[in-house]
Amino acid sequence: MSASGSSINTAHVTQSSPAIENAIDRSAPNFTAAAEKDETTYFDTNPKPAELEEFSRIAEEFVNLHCSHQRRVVLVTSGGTTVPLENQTVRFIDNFSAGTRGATSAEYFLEAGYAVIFLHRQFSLLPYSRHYSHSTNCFLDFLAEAPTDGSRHTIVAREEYTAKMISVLRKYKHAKREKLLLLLPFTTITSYLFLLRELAMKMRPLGGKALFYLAAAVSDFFVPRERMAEHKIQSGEFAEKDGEMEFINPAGPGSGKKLIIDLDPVPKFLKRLVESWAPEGMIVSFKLETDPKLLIKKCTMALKRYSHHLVIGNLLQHRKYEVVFVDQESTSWLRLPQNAEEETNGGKLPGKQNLEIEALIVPEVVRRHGAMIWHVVAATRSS
Ligand code: 9Z3
Repeated sequence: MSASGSSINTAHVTQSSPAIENAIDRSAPNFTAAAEKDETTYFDTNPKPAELEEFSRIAEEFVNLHCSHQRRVVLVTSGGTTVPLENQTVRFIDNFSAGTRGATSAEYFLEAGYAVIFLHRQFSLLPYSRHYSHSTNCFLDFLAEAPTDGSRHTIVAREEYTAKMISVLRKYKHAKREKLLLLLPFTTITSYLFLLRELAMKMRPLGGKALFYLAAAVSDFFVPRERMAEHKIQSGEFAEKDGEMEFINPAGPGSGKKLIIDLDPVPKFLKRLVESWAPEGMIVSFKLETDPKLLIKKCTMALKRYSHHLVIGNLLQHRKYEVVFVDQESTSWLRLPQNAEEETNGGKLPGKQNLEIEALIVPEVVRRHGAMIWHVVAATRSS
């Protein structure tokens, strides 16, 4: 959406689609899947988020409500996890993701009749509000003062945006009224993992009707609790002199000072999700790469290692108009129509027809989920 007619001059710049030559090389080492003892160690030694119990209770209510309506429920994870460097966090390492994939997909799942638990990075894009919240235009550009009798002031949506806004507003209100959308935020990798495990367990009563759509960009490395600095890491050293703290060794060019960060691999809990946390649900993970030669190989490796149902592979540079579905039987590409890349300027701009690849991804995932449910029902009947 563009409101350039009235916007303050804002260059159409996006940092989420770097040039290929600047893209991160993610040819990371291949980690093994986490076993039960890794789960115990991780969750016993890292602090649980303060909101865990509250979110757990809200999720339980949500699942019970939709179980009683025999509705399918999808857990969509979205946005990037952070790795704090300090306990009282000033600095952290972030994972790339605006939350577009997750927020857009959530809308299509709602359209397909699912209830959605949206586990997202705080302040990343949200279903429905995404159309207006992080736009290159200020939300005020969508508004105008309406003529009044002079005694009252009224604000309305500008006419050219009204049709789309009404459609988004109605869908949003419907989801709210019917309690179809539950928004739960995370920030750090540790809270994400605690919440993922908790929500998966709360979704167990749904059996095969539970779907896990893991689009969040999850950190591969983290600072374990026992090695994390309590306070802000200082750039130099302090010593006490005459009762005062004095800066004695400032960092600077030529000082030889370096900040060396020692990170441990994050246990790969997908295997635990498949085998223990959600054994009956359908599990779909995303694989992000930047090197086209690695993409399908890495998807196949993930599928083999974690034995889940589907890996959706995407390249950072092309993620807005092509993805690849890799399952045990086949590899198939989903692509927006040929001219979509030009229309969206490689995904940087909204296309003329607002083409969104999630409009292709989600119905295909829903179809596969339906087939899986059907197979389970058929197998139960024949046994
Ligand atoms: C993805 O690959 C998502 O599609 C994106 C979406 C993060 C690229 P945006 O939010 O981007 O639309 O800006 N998510 C999965 C990334 C990930 O961390 N996957 C892990 C991996 O690649 C496996 S769970 O190792």
